[in-house]
Amino acid sequence: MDGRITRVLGDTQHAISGGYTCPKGRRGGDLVHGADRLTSSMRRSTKGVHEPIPVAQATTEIADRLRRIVDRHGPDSVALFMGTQQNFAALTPPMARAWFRGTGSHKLFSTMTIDQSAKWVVAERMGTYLGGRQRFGDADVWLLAGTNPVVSANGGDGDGAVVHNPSATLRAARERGLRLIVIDPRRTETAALADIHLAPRPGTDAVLLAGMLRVILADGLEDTEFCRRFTADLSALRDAVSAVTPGVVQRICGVPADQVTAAARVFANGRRGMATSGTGLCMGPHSNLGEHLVAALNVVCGRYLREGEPADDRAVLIRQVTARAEVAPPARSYESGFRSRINGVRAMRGELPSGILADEILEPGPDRVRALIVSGGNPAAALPDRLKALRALRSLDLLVCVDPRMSDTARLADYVIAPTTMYERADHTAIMEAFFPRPFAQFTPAVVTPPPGVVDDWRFFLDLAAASGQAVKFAGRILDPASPPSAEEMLAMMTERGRVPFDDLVGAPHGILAGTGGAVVGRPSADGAVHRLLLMPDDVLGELRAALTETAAVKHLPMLLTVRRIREAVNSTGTRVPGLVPGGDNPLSMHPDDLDDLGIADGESVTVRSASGHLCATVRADATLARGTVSMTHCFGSVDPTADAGVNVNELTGSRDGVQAINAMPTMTAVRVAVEPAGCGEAS
Ligand SMILES: Nc1nc2c(c(=O)[nH]1)N[C@H]1C(S)=C(S)[C@@H](COP(=O)(O)OP(=O)(O)OC[C@H]3O[C@@H](n4cnc5c(=O)[nH]c(N)nc54)[C@H](O)[C@@H]3O)O[C@H]1N2
Ligand SMILES: Nc1nc2c(c(=O)[nH]1)N[C@H]1C(S)=C(S)[C@@H](COP(=O)(O)OP(=O)(O)OC[C@H]3O[C@@H](n4cnc5c(=O)[nH]c(N)nc54)[C@H](O)[C@@H]3O)O[C@H]1N2
Ligand SMILES: [Mo]
Repeated sequence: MDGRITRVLGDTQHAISGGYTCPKGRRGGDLVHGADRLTSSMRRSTKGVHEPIPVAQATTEIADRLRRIVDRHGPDSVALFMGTQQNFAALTPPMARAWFRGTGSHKLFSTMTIDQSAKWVVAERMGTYLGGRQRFGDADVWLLAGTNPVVSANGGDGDGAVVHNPSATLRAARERGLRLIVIDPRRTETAALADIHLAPRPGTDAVLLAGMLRVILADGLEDTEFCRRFTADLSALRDAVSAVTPGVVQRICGVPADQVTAAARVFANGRRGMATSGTGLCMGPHSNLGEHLVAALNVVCGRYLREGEPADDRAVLIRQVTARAEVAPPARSYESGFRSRINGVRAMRGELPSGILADEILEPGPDRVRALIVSGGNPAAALPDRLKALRALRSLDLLVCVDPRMSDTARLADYVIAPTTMYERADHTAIMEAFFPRPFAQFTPAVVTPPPGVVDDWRFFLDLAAASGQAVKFAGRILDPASPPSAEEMLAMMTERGRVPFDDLVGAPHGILAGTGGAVVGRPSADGAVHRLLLMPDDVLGELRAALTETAAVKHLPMLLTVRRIREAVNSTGTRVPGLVPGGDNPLSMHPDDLDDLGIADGESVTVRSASGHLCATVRADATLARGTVSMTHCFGSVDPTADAGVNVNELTGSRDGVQAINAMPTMTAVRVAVEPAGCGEAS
């Protein structure tokens, strides 16, 4: 019908989804055709109003303005922020990065350093086992900490088997005998499916995990052979956790001592299976330590693939790396990364932490960020300490936002580039394949014609590079901007080192299941060095001591605010689709007894305060929360005071609270708050 999407249906012949769809996917048509869809790029006039502009003209003007900024202030005055939705088009990340490399700047930011950089820190301090991890498919035990895959389809570390049709997958696994342990202060949809649910006081996971390690080591349940071959300092870990008895865990975390012991034994006695973690850990206080101890649980229990076992070979379109039963040693590469003038924070894996982005823009200095390009992200809504983030974004000399709708960030931008959306562009699964449960790949052609004024994300970055006189290297070759390849040609180039020919991929509309076959190989004899994982380096030990001695309660901020995702939206995507999010206003969830204590009724307005700010919300009674814990989801709200868009939780988070060493990650879950009757402006 006139080239519009009328319905989105699952594909019952699809090897991975089997026809499963989620609410966001079923409403995908609204994201393409919704009333707020941008069909042209926009430029903000001197009066502050956004007006349509042809994308070619916008690109030339942006290149000119970037050149003037760089001429005066140097390349480090330019920054790129890569958001979540950049990762849902295979060509966007490599091309955005290719443009960025050409600028010569070091100021690269992404949401990786909002949600998971603790996992990078772990690898840098502990090292990485290169043989691959045990898989969900044949596991008999699994531990999920601070992740609610039934809603988020995440599951921590993206193990594909946990995340596809998560509820059915978890139920089926339990039917075949898998024992599921969930660590979450809320009785989540996932915790409701668990054999064991531990509900620690938010922010105390590190102590709980240390306590579980103590039980495992005291009972002699560790994998002695794996530890002997691949770890350097098991005794240092044993010493470090020796004082963390189940009683200590009970006192600090509020988890009954016998539950700690039982959970540790169930995990360690399982034959196969991992502990994985999500934002409840990665965004909390002690996030680097907590993630380190999750990894230590897996190492101590030897939850990795050994020489001769079938390898985890999910790389289909991208190049396969041989799985080796050996260790990449801790490298602490951040120690030599680009040094920011903000607290001397260093780049890790080529990125600066998003926790310092606002300061990079606001704090005076010769290399202050003055121009920011945002690709598929919404930092105005997503960054901690929202008021400061908004101040920073408003103070830029140039803000460019590539986004199909007028997000908060777009509203503040000098230029908004309107891109094609998912059904309007050809794509394949190269950057998603690690998340599939089996080796799988798929190509999808564009199925609807895009509005004439929009441009593929990758094409904007290629054209911007060209207009800036920068050469662009893609898949090993320099592209000619005068006659750039088509999207299909670029997608084909990306798969040249994969194991499925691109033509075969195009010829298989339901996708291709690639075979398995390879096995984990042993140590190459040529390499004399034998590296080992480091379980308890000194700085981690210091963090553990700090977590054990922390004073918990702050009297005037008695509640703890925790992260939460909702089924209907992915961050800000979906929050504005009419009728999709019930209520649409982002309520504060709170235990009914806590509401009673405060004399507040379900649905009333309240004021929520933290050390950093306050907001007004309506409350929703929710008995799945532990008492004393409240939760809200993120990326709601609007800088437009007339918009009816709910409230943004980052009014309450601070960029200076509980900031972690190394990755500058502030506390975004287990944030201390007070809830007061009566919303803002009402008499109490
Ligand atoms: N529907 C939907 N799916 C999404 C997203 C979305 O917005 N909506 N966002 C996507 C993104 S960007 C990400 S990063 C992933 C995140 O995926 P997940 O990490 O699974 O995110 P959540 O569903 O918020 O689950 C976090 C859980 O941590 C718990 N928690 C909070 N504080 C603590 C704590 O101190 N300790 C412990 N143990 N648990 C705690 C919360 O109660 C919550 O159940 O989801 C992705 N998927
Ligand atoms: N307090 C608090 N804050 C949080 C969180 C929390 O739990 N609590 N979660 C954090 C997490 S885990 C994350 S990942 C961040 C999210 O941070 P971001 O990734 O910055 O936020 P999103 O809302 O996902 O931004 C995606 C944007 O991409 C746009 N978009 C959609 N499709 C396309 C496309 O095809 N091309 C382009 N160019 N754009 C597209 C959407 O309209 C949207 O504006 O928020 C973080 N902030
Ligand atoms: Mo995220």
